[in-house]
Amino acid sequence: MALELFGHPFSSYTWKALIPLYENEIAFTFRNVDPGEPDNYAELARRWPLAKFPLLVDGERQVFESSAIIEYLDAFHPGATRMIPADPWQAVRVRELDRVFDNYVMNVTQTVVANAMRPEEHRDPWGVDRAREGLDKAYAWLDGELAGRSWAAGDAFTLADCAAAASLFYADWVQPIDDAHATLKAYRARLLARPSVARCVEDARPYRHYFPLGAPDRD
Ligand SMILES: N[C@@H](CCC(=O)N[C@@H](CS)C(=O)NCC(=O)O)C(=O)O
Repeated sequence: MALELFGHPFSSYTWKALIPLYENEIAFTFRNVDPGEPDNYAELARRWPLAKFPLLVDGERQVFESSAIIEYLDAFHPGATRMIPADPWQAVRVRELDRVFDNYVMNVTQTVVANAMRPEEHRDPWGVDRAREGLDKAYAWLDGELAGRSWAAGDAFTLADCAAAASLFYADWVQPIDDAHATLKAYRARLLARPSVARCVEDARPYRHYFPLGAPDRD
């Protein structure tokens, strides 16, 4: 039975799970939870009451949380691009960077985006300022950390790059990475040029009008 992935083409965490599926050409059925396809969302919510996406279904098994999905794919549907290095220390470094991209880039970006979707009276400018400061700190640290590397943790494309691609794509829309952070900027460009990531960007293009801050005319 083919794998199924519940998610949305414009969702950063969905991209994170799609990238390894595309990298390793793993067959799967995409269950788009867009409001235009309410049955898919209803099935997601039945399976996972928090209704967060992505959710992977593999026969009798289901896996939620994008990092766990990638770990699962690497263990049970491995391909040429290994998402978790065999070396235990390298594996720790990859998981550490995965957390950095999710917690300090993606989730912080989502704070700014979610604020823009609220009614005016519930907006939180103080929280948005803190989120933007957090992004600046993360950019500065990543710019130094990534120096001399092709991918997040070294020469190999891993779980950390799946998290980075999804998070840096949208973070740069919210808070552009400035030229002083040339290493990080070049890394984002390298990610977007990777076919698995480029496919996510293209498939999400029809949904850009969903972006509450207004999608920039680039990428
Ligand atoms: N930590 C989760 C985050 C999942 C998440 O927040 N996904 C967003 C879409 S990018 C979502 O489900 N949004 C709908 C909602 O929060 O109800 C993961 O890594 O999968």
